[in-house]
Formats: sequence, structure tokens, C-alpha cells
Amino acid sequence: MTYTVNNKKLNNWVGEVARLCQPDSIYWCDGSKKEYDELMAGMVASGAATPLKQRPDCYLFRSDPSDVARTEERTYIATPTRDEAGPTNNWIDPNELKTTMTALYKGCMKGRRMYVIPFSMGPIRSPIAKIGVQLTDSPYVVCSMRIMTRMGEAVIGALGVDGDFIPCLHSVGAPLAEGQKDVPWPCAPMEKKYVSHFPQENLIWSFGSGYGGNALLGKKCLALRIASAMASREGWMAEHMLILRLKNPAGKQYHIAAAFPSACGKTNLAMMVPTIPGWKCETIGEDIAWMKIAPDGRLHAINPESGFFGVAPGTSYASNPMAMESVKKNTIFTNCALTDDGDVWWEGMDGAPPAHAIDWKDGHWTPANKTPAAHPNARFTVPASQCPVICSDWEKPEGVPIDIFIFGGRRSNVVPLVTEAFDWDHGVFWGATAASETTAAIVGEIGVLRRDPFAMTPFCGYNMADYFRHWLEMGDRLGNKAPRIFYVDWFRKSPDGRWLWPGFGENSRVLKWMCERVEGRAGAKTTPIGYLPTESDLDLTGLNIPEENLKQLLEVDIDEWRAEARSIEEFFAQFGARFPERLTRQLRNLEKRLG
Ligand code: GTP
Ligand code: SPV
Ligand code: MN
Repeated sequence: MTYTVNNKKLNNWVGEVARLCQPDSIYWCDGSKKEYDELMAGMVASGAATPLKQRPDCYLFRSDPSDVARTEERTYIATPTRDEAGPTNNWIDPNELKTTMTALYKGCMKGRRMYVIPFSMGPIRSPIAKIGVQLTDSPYVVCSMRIMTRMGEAVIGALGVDGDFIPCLHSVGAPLAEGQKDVPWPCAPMEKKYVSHFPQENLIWSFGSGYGGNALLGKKCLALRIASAMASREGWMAEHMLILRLKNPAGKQYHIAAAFPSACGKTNLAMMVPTIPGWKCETIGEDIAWMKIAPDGRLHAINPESGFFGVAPGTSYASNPMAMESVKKNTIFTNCALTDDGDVWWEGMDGAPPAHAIDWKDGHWTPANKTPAAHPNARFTVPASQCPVICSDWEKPEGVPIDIFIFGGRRSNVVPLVTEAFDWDHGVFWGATAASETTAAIVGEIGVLRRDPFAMTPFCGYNMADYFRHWLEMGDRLGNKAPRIFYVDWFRKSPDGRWLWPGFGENSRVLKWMCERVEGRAGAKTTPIGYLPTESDLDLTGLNIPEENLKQLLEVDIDEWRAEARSIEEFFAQFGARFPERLTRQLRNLEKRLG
């Protein structure tokens, strides 16, 4: 160890876990580039990582085929009673879960080194930031955490002698017997994977997976599940939202936070290049927002992360040029394909596919193959600071004031391109009823419609009905300083399966309308579901899309919406007595307006 730790809680906990997991050695991370380089060199030597000839300081990893995305069925909220976790979470009794997992953790790090990762979610010492410490036996996780969080020695300094932190215990769950050779991506079989949360204790236990949100515990586990529970107790918000700053040609700034489910466009929107002349977008965050009411009475947001964990497939200079520029160096790629000249490739990248590549399963691949070269949830992990349009205020400790909230999802029908809520409660109703077709970011079936309120179904660390109530109460506290609320769907499809809306940079046209609504300048028509722009309210200059598409994108089909209201009613029913009456009233009002 290169530094001294005199935080008693930390030293005790590390000792306790070491006795349980029995690693060969313990290593305290300092967070330096040297340390990162040494760990990477070790993983290259062992065959776990492939350095990319075409990109400086970039590495490719291939995961085990059973470990490619978040596993919601193995994710648990362990509260004393089932009701505290609510009907949308997997609940287990905390004592039972601890007994099961303690047995799994026993000796699970044999043959491996245990790394201690002190990290800060949010700029170190920001009033909104929180400290966590992750113990892990995965050097891949250490390197990823160095990109995604502020990590290392400086955090130990901020923690001090009696500072508190959120303990995050992680093991890939693959101990090595004496002399046993390691595999490139160690992990445990599905039935032994657990991603567990104890919100009452601010404690996280993860076992058996090395991938993404299952293993980088600062992200979904701490910054969303544990933080959402803390936020409801303490009166702030932890949301699955990107944060961006939009500037109009006059230089006026708008801050927008948008919640879309996994693989539904947050990273893309956060760094979009507006197609409307004179408008500029700057990135603050691409996945998570922590927000507090500031002394000025407005809601201020920070990005608790310091890196991007983005979906690679579909990312190109045409769709997301700023992401392409960001990943030129210092990037970890996971489950992308490897080209013969030592670069990464994925489906949807610019240009023709390579004639030959090594696919994410380490097999030979040519364009004639029926399976994709990159896994659909292949990812890049990159420092946020490398984004060419990162906002100069992205690390401002007090955050930026939010003007606009956007909710949305991936729906091929029913939902219009954009709708403005009548007021806060109506907007919360839209958040609470958001639905989306499932994607490859989650293990399971793809393309199935499910309700995903506030894009938080997999990430809310307590009863979702109480979460809805928390949103309503935040609105009461914010009063006329509350952000305006909009609902979007970039993913409408024609009956023959083509996108009705071009999306990406063209989404700026929709954002412009929102900003002008805030200013009271843009028009709208009143419909049963909210305010919708007419074609002439949107700036469509230079956009060439069929008239028929626009008509479908901006229309409200009353019959479809009556069916939608019935489905919302069913969805709400599961919450029982805890469900806020104010949202039931919203549903009744919608039914009345639909007639
Ligand atoms: P997570 O990291 O899983 O939370 O995902 P995300 O919400 O950040 O989604 P991301 O921006 O990575 O986009 C996921 C997929 O949606 C990619 O394949 C994108 O190319 C695609 N996508 C993003 N924005 C749009 C859009 O406006 N239109 C269309 N058609 N596709 C989009
Ligand atoms: C998501 O699924 O919303 C992600 C990826 O951002 S992961 O971190 O793996 O959860
Ligand atoms: Mn996400």
C-alpha cells in the first residue's frame, strides 16, 4: 500500500471480507495511470485483454457468453418486509440472502487478489457526492472503475478517520485451485449470480458476474438503487437520466435531463449534434443524474459518474459522431469484434463491414455469418473528459439548474413523437406510465413491451409507489420553479418496420420546440394526452421526410389510447393501498378526456 488508511470502519470491513473470501493478497488501489497500465499489462499477458493496434491505450475484452448484460432476475432488493421493496422488485429476506451469499463468498477469492477501490460518485468533496468502497477480485472492474468514477488515494483523503462510505462487495465467484489456469473472463453460472442491495444498511453485495452494472457497483447499484432509497429519505433525487446543456443561437442555455430505459438513446441524445443551424449541445452526463433543490429553489443536477459506458452497436459518425471521437484512445471495449488490422468493429459502424473479423465469441466471422460480430450489448468505457462536446461545467460541484425533464421509451406505435404535460402531476403520470420494448441491455427476451416508469423499473431501490409519491412531493416543493415535463418517442415504426423519424441529430428539432415552449413562444394543440406540436410548430427546415410519416408521428389515435388507459389501470392496480391517489386522479382525467 502506498498510502495510510486510518478509517476504522474501512479497515475492519476489509479485514472481515478478506477472512471470508480468502484472497491470496490484498491490493489497495491508488487510482494512478501507472497502476492502470500495470493491471492492463497483466491482463494482456494472461490473455484476458487484447491491445488495439489502431487505437492508443485501447483494449478489447470478450466476456463469457453467459455474462453479457444486466441480469434483472438475479438482482435483489433485500428490505425487512416485502412491501418496502414493492411489487416491481425482486424481494428476499435480508437475513436469508446474507446466509446464502455468505456461503458463496466463503473462499471465493482463492487464487486471486482482492482489490480495494475507494471511489467518489460525483466530484470529490462536492456537497452532492457520495463515497463508496468496492472490494473486487476483478482487475477488469478496477480499470473500468478508474474510468467510470473518481477513484483512488484522493478519496481516502476525503473519507478521513471517521467519514462514512457505502460498502460494495464484489466477486466474480470463480476461485482458482492450486495451479489451476484462469480463463479470460471468470464468472459464476447464472443460478449463482446475485446482485444484492440492502437499502436500510446502504450495503451492496454482488457475486458471480463481471459485466457492466452487475460488477461496476458505483453505477446502477450505488448511484441508482441505493441512492434512490437515500434520496427519498433525504429529499433529493437519483434518476436514470442523461443531462445536457442546449444553447440557442442567441447563446441562451437550457439544461435538460432525460430518462429513457436501457439502450433507448440516452448516450446518443447527451452528445447529439443538432442539425438546426446555430444550436449547440454540450454533454454533462449520459446515464445518471443526482439532483437537489438548491438555495435558489431550483433543481440542480450533477452527473455522479466520470465516464461513459455506452452501447457500441449502432454508434457511427452518422449517428453519434461525438461518441466516435471520444473512443479514439484510452477506451475499454467489451464484446466488440476485432478486425484483422487490430481495430474494433460493430454492427452499424460507418462503411462496409470487414471481410473478416474475430467475433465477440472469439470465432472467425465474415459478413456471410448469420450471427452478429459484436454482441448487441457490446460496450465502450471511456473517460467523459474525452468527449469533444463535454460541457465546461460538467464537474461543477453544485450542478446545473434543470429546465426540462423528458421521459420516453422505445415504442413502435401509439406514442407520438413528442407531448408536453399539462402540469407537474400530469408529467409525473407520464413518467409513471412510461413503457418500452425490451433491449439487449438486459438478459432475456427482446422487443417485449413492458411498463418502465421513469426508466427506473430495474433501478428503484424501494417501493415504486413510494417513489411516485416522492416525485409528486418534489413537485410540491419546487412549485413554479419545477422543470417542465415532456414525453418523447424517437422509435415509431411504419407497418413495414421502418423508422418514421430520423432521430439522432434531428431530435434537436424536438428539443428546440421544448425550449420555445418554456419561453412561451411555440404553439401547440391541446389533445386528450397533452399538448402536441402541429407540423408548423416544429422547425422542420431542411428535413426531408414523407408527409405521411409526420402525420403519424403527431397524431393521437383515440382507440389506441383507450386501450392504453386500460393497460395503465392494470399496471397501477398492483401497487395497492400505497399508490398515490393523485395519480389515480390523473388516470380518471385521461379517461374522461378520451371520452
Ligand atoms: P444504456 O447505456 O443501456 O442506458 O443505453 P442508452 O439509453 O444510453 O442508449 P444509447 O444512446 O446507447 O442508444 C442505444 C441504441 O439506440 C443504439 O443502437 C442507438 O444507435 C439507438 N438510438 C439512439 N438514439 C436513437 C434515435 O434517435 N433513433 C433511433 N432510431 N435509434 C436511436
Ligand atoms: C443500462 O442497462 O441502463 C446501462 C448498462 O447503463 S449497465 O451499466 O450494464 O446497467
Ligand atoms: Mn443506463
